[in-house]
Amino acid sequence: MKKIPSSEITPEYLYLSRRKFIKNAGMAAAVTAFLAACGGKIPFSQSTSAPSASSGTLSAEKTDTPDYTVEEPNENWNPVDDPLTDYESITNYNNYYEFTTDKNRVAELSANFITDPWQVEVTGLVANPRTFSMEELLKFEQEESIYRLRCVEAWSMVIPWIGFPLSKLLKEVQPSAEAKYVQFTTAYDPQQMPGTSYPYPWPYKEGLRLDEAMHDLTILATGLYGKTLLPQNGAPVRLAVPWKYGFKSIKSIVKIELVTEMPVSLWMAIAPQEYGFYANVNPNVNHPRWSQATERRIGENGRRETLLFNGYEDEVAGLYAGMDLSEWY
Ligand SMILES: Nc1nc2c(c(=O)[nH]1)N[C@H]1C(S)=C(S)[C@@H](COP(=O)(O)O)O[C@H]1N2
Ligand SMILES: [Mo]
Repeated sequence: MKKIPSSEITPEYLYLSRRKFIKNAGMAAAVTAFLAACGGKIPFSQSTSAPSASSGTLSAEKTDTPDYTVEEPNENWNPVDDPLTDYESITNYNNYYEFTTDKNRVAELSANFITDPWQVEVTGLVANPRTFSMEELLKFEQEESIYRLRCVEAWSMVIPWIGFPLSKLLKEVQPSAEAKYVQFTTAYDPQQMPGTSYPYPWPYKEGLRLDEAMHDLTILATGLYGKTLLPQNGAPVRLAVPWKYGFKSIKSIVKIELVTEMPVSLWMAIAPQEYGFYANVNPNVNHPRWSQATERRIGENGRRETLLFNGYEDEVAGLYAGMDLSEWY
């Protein structure tokens, strides 16, 4: 949502000061105006001491993210402006089944996953098939996108990703007229990925309709909290599609293929009655085994209402005009 150009992407200690300032300023518009006024450069000495413009209570919630203040909601709170989930939770509570199904052990079991060198093959129905090295992917302007992540298991986080729109990559390869869908594939290496001994139809695959893939909100993420992505979060490059259940946001991508037919994702292959192709976050369409009406936000007590399209309805509802969302789950 909020985009910060790569020139503003900074080492973490500066980044945290900037985030704190943005929170205190209370609204993105003020930040944009402020950035314009100082020629895109943030004077960090000012940013840390900027007074709080809102009356919201600042609470030092227990977090291992240094020098980061989590703000409580006030009456002017925009639900899309939720406080960020702390770095420690984002990097230690993960779903990455290639390593383990135990969310608390993904970090440790993926710690030595080799992500350099890395390349992503972009192929299929395109005019210019091309293999991008990680260095080439990092030449796309990297910007910050603060997105909610809503797992189909009914927990959620708010993550400040660093990355770039997938549309920029796809424009370079020029999808042909027959291309209707995009299929993504994760790396597969049983030597490095102990979880792949479980007999699932590896490699992990996912897919998007081409218009979903071209949507501004759909990004390839290369970092979070101003830092390079760690293996547990899908290093070195993963998808982030914020209006869909988390399983669509495929990690450690090695291949992107433009195709005509709707791809079959790993989850569709395992349990098609439970996990559909679209997987749009929807409080009105329950999972066969549990309700999707509410969610547990990591770091908060109690539950929140789940929002249609995870709160991105204004941006994405048009993609599904005329579709029965309970049929196309
Ligand atoms: N390759 C791969 N990608 C994956 C998964 C996985 O098991 N393997 N899990 C998905 C699920 S269910 C979720 S909720 C998100 C979690 O991302 P995070 O651990 O970075 O929060 O990654 C998604 N991407
Ligand atoms: Mo998930």
